[in-house]
Amino acid sequence: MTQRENLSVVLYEKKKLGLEKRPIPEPGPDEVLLKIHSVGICGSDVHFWQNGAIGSYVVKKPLVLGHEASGTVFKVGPGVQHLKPGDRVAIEPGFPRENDEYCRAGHYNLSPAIFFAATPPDDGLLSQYSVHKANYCYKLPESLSFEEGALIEPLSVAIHSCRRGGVTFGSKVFILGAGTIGLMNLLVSKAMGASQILICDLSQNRLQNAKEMGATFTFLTDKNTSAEELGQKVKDALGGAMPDISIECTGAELCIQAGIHATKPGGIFVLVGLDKPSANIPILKVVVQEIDIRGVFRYCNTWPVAIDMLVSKRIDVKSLVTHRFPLEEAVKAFETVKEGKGIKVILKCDSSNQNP
Ligand code: NAD
Ligand code: 572
Ligand code: ZN
Repeated sequence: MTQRENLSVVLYEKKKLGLEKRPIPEPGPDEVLLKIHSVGICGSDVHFWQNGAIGSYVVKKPLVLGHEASGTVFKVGPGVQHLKPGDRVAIEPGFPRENDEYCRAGHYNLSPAIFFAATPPDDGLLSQYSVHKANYCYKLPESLSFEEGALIEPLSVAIHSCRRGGVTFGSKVFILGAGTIGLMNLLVSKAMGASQILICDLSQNRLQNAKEMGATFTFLTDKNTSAEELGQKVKDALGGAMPDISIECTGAELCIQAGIHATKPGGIFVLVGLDKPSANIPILKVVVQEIDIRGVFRYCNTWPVAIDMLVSKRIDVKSLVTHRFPLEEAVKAFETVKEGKGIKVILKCDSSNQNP
């Protein structure tokens, strides 16, 4: 019997999240219809659920959540050459709608006309079926699981962050925050050849994960830790040396300040975390120590390299998955993330395929 229903996780408005049966869409030209398998819940999904907005991105109509996804091609639309029904794919949730100057320069993430799944008004991928641009679906080699395919999204944020920071052979890297993005930055820094990786967080459990994943030094912070003090602790741990690169993955003002205090003169400070739109920073230090501050807006051109790094086992993201729920228990899964339990919570959308 052919399935006609398409169970989707829909955010109606702030705090109102539910499951809804929607029609299965038809793939248009250059699109594929995907049977979604695994979807990770991101902090931004939870933020939209709890607040109905992030900055100027406001939920004004029902929005399907989820942008960390993998699945199987179910049907191809006209013009699709490189995929066929049955292919397992990792999905890049953002793609440009126009070939503008940013796309032509290779930075399609900066295109103002970008589509991005689960960012209003663009629907996300937390459904049993979804259509997506075929060119932004990447074949998953047999050795990779659907879960690894879904984790390529947060891994991509880290690949882009480490590229922006110029992490290379022998770099000393200080990561602020040991959530999914901080831990992914740890894995990518290590794979890019960093010799020493230092990481701080408010949670001892998360720092324990970081240690197990290869951190050289961990720093437990609390609300009484000052930015200068944290910068000094990092320097002491390195025997008086300072990190070449710091990567901020919390959005907390104190960590933004601490990153500036910790980074060596002439070093690079990468800002990934986002909380408030402005922050008070020690600007004198930035100027006189020529610290390059670089932003990160998601990623571009990361899926192919992420797949290669996972296949070659130079990066292993599997230990980040701490919880799994069937799609029907989506609200429970979202509550789990909201309560800060575990690291990556995955929703399983295809009950006919029990592979991870
Ligand atoms: P997360 O909530 O899982 O992790 C954040 C971590 O920071 C937590 O472990 C928390 O304990 C720690 N933290 C918070 N305040 C701290 C403090 N004062 N000192 C030390 N540690 C502190 O979030 P995540 O999914 O890892 O994402 C991290 C940040 O990156 C978020 O702000 C998110 O919005 C942002 N992000 C940005 C981009 C981008 O394109 N720029 C992409 C993805 C995520
Ligand atoms: O994985 C993509 C992603 N991007 C995040 C957060 C979580 N996951 N960003 C932080 C919020 N911004 S935004 O510009 N926005 C809501 C579009 O404030 C995007 C990047
Ligand atoms: Zn995300």
